[in-house]
Amino acid sequence: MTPDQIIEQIGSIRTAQPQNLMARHFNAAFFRSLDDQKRQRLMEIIASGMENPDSQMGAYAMHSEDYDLFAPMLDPMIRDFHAIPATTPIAQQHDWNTTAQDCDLGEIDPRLKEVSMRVRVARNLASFPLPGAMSKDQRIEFENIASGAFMKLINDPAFGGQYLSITPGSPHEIDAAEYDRRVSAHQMFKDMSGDPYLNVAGISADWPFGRGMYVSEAQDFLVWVGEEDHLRVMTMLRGGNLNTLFAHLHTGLEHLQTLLPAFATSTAYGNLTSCPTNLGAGMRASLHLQLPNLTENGTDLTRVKQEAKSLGLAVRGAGGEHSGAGEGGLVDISPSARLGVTEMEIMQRLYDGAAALWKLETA
Ligand code: DAR
Repeated sequence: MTPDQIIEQIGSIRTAQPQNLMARHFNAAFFRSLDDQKRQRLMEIIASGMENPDSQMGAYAMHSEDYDLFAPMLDPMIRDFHAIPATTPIAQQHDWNTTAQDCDLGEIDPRLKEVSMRVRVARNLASFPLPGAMSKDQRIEFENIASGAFMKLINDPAFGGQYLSITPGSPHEIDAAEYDRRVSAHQMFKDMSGDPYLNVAGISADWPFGRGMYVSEAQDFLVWVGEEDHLRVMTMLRGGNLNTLFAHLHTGLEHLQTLLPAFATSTAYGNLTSCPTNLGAGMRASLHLQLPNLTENGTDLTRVKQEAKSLGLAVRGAGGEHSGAGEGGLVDISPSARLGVTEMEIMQRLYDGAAALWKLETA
């Protein structure tokens, strides 16, 4: 396609799919100003949003430095998604002081003493391309570095566990039955080669090479290897105490970080990720709430999504992105903001939002 044809196609997407931030903020003058090599790189970044017009962000970074090299295109999209005005300087801050605020949902209502809680952070090594641009050999090389770190982490009493690889021929390789069992247990990530967004972005390429999961003995600390980002480090607990959840993740993450090469970060955007929606804290903190009244017994999420949005929360089904509500109106709620907020502000927003939704549900 010629530049004019590309610009015309994106204009059509902008008209037909106004939510597509790539199309909304496509900068034709910037695109024309690029030399052939840079223009090709930008095309790889926005390919997912062009071939999947129903995208929300519509772009995935291929290299950490893309956020600088293509800032005239990416920064407006990032500001739009994260609701940061064009005049506001972006300088991501971090705060893991998990004892500053008491965020125990069980203290609000005994029925919230056993909710399913999960918090994860995305991390990428600065020394590799982001997943969309990795070669098969780089995916395997990265997995070997990560598994080497896990072989040291297993000596930590609180985080000891095992690394489970799905790379054919890996010394940690598990069989299909074990993989399926771990996916069914909501621990291991699903086969990404079926995701049209990730396929076009190259993030699911070479499946299943370079993919796996570290899981602690207590099964409360997990690390995905080779999913949408190099690493997704997460803690999953049942309870209501978000302080405990966040503190456990932070301790494990800090230890893991000492065992790995440097993560990709920037002063402005904090942790650099494949998808611009995950920049900043790189964190998605969520919990599952049973909200039969607010979801018409799980048949209609319209009202709960409206109420949640006013609280700065996103709602999805209990089965993950693009899933419907579970039995009895079980939904996954999580703060939308990830850039320009600290880890503790995310914890507080999840706590305050969950409390407010619960009050509406039980009114
Ligand atoms: N399909 C992509 C997803 C955006 C947010 N979800 C992620 N990163 N898993 C889109 O641009 O809509």
